[in-house]
Amino acid sequence: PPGEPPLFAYPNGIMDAPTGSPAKAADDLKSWVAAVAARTRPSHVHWCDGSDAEYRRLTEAMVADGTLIPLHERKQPGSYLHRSDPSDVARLEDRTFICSENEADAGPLNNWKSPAEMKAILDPLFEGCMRGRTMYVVPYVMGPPGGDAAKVGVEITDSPYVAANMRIMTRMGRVALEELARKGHFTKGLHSTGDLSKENRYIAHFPDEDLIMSFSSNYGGNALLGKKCHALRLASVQARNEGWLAEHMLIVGVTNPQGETTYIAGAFPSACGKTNLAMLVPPVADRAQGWSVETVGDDIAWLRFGEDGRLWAVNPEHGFFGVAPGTSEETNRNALASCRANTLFTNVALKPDRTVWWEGLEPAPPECIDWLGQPWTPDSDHPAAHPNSRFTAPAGQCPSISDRWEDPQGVPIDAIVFGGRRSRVMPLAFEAFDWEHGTYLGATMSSEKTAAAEGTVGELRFDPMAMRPFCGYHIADYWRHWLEMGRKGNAGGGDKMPKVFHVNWFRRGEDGRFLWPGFGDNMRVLEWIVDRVQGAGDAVETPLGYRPTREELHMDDLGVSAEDEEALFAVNRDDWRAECDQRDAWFDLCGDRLPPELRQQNDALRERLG
Ligand code: GTP
Ligand code: SPV
Ligand code: MN
Repeated sequence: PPGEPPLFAYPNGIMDAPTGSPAKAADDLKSWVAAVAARTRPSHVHWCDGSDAEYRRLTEAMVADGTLIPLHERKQPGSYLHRSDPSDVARLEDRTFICSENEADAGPLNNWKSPAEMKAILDPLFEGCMRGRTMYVVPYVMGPPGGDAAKVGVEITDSPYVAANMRIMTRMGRVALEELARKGHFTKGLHSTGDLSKENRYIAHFPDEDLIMSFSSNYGGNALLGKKCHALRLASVQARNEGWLAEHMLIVGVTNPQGETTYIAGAFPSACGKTNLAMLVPPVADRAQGWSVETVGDDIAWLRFGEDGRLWAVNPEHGFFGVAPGTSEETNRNALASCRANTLFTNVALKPDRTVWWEGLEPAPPECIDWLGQPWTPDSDHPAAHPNSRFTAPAGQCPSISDRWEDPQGVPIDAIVFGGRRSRVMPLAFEAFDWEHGTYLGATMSSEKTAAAEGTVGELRFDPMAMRPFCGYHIADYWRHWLEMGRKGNAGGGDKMPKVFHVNWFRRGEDGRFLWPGFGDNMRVLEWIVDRVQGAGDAVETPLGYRPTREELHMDDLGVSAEDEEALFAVNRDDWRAECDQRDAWFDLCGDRLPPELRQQNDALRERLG
């Protein structure tokens, strides 16, 4: 309209970049951006090119308006602290929706509204919501550019904090438009900070349109749309349709003393140890023997069959959005090194020397400023860092990052590990009998809730394949897809499938302490897994699966007493019969849609328990 600034001058010329761009994709993008701007009425439109200069301008502007606090120039170069709105600190599952045409397709675990109903709520909220703000157009690629796995998305957001985080978490800017020219399709993500009120908070997914709309939250999983919204919820739907898997998994490479590297993917629920396992530092003795660990990814894996029929995995991300509390030199020195520079911290504490602190990093400082911006001392009645405070750091800065982490082919996966957070009942480690049994283990995973999502911390709930909050379609169809992936005669399938394991680092003794030392010592379990994959490694059959022997885990070296070992591996038959009953009730949620194999697996377990 007359008098308004020209929105579509493409001031940084970025749309000239994709030479050879299929005209249609470029036109789709321009007309979508124009339509969004016409509706949301920003005062400027900025097309992100992903350059260093652009990132510098973004962060400088946020420092100027108080959104970011610059950290110590030498101790934490290029790094900033952000304090979120106090009510916007975690994913909000209650306000996350899968808006498929049919309610049945969203399944029993997702909130559902019809696309029309959801848009009737969201359209008025987006109307004029960017007035006085800059609208950032953020093109990004998930997955190494140039590979079959790579997917393009474009997030439109009025939050410079979101744009800056996306620059770390994804391959963002020109590179994405170039990829768009190859792929000719992009996922649309529309995000606005809105008013940050919870009443207006919605994270809505429209699988039939490949569209995400997110309003009134700037928190990671709610607002960095490439991550959980695109790379898991929408990608899981595409993966089902196209015959691959989009999973909430870390990817780690373990090299044995013979120099052979085995790649393992691991699904653990939010804040249950993926980052730690992906960056594990082996104990000195294991390193001396020649064992080493390399990191490919810490949160999301896309797995597809290679020409050899095996499953190959890429990490679609380009950064880590890691949990800060509990991260220290002792527990995860690679994560600390990853976030030493060029990092955005959210909701951690600030020390007087303008470095960051959180519970578990080092002894508490005598005074600091807590995540709410208030003075804090060790006598304060609440933690200085929010329990779900996070760092956003470039993955390439991780000392253990694999040489192959950006390989467009990915890495071949030989083992999949499932693990929940269970204080009771669930033993330390066991191996599935086969793929179908492994799928059953994933489908019946349960875990105590953490601070990564709003709700009651510690409450036990089923979290199948660690995907409960992230599966974009009916969970029974998802399980069916897993079973089908393993069928012989498939593109892969049969004995080419990875071996499946279940672990639990979190079992506690009567006295409440963890029975297993965890962290670097999880290497003992990884070594056993590698040995099993290689056809060696001792195991004992139990009703649950094959468990490692005491010798395999070097329990003596670890100082785990025979008594604790027994408690770690105990299978209490009454507890397990109750567990089977709960699993039956869990499967009942799916009615007729449940693949019968899973019910049969539960019956078979009950029989083995006697
Ligand atoms: P998201 O990023 O939320 O998906 O989570 P994540 O799975 O990457 O979580 P992360 O590795 O950051 O786990 C965080 C929590 O798990 C912290 O409280 C850690 O201290 C704890 N943790 C990780 N590994 C272990 C372990 O082996 N033993 C114990 N006891 N705690 C662990
Ligand atoms: C999780 O909650 O599983 C995370 C953080 O990895 S978020 O990106 O917010 O989902
Ligand atoms: Mn996660």
